[in-house]
Amino acid sequence: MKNAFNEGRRDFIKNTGKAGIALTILPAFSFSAGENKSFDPVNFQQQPLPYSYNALEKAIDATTMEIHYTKHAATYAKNVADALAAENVNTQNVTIQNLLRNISKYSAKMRNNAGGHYNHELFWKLMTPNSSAKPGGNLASAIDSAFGSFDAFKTQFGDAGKNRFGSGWAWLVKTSDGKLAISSTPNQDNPLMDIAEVKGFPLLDLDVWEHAYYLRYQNRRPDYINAWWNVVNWDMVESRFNQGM
Ligand code: MN3
Repeated sequence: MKNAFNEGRRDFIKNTGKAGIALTILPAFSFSAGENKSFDPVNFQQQPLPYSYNALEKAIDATTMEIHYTKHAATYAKNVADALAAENVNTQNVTIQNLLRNISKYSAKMRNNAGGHYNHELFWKLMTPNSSAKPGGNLASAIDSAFGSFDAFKTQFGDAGKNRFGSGWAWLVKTSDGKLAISSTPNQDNPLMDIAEVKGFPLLDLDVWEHAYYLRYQNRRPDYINAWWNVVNWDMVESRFNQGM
């Protein structure tokens, strides 16, 4: 029988291998009994960036990548650990995905930092220096049928990022009926959360906080979004579409 976790792991190794980085730490896929074994490599720990800081220069400069990963994202990871301890959450019993699905039961600190940690871990994995520029396979057909065409999808997703007032994220989501939807969330909220307007499994996320682009693009968020399309890891988006729920 095909095992989604090993598939995911293989894809992860293959994709990181393409970036020419030797990884010493592999993501741990551990799930406790009774939990939804959904395909998603994000856990509670910050994992190594799957490429070097300057690998995505065609969209994001090395200084921004370094500060974003080592300062902003690292702080969310640290704060989520603090919140887990303060709120007596045993991470042997709950995955970050299931915690997010019940986020209304936790503190604002948990919401902001578990969201921030998850969103960034996903964001790094969904970019690659070796982007195929457009989706293939099942995902390409699903995008065409949901949005009309890949270009129409890009416009709609880009608008979700451009029109997000203040800080937040744009998302491509697989909803519980298996359909695709575009949404945006404020701050560090995400579509897994029970408080999200559009709920579902996140396939693709784009950070539109100013810290993600200000050094190179200043006020020009649309230019950042346009350049970001050149580094999207469509293989990863497709794996998530085919295996995630
Ligand atoms: Mn960020």
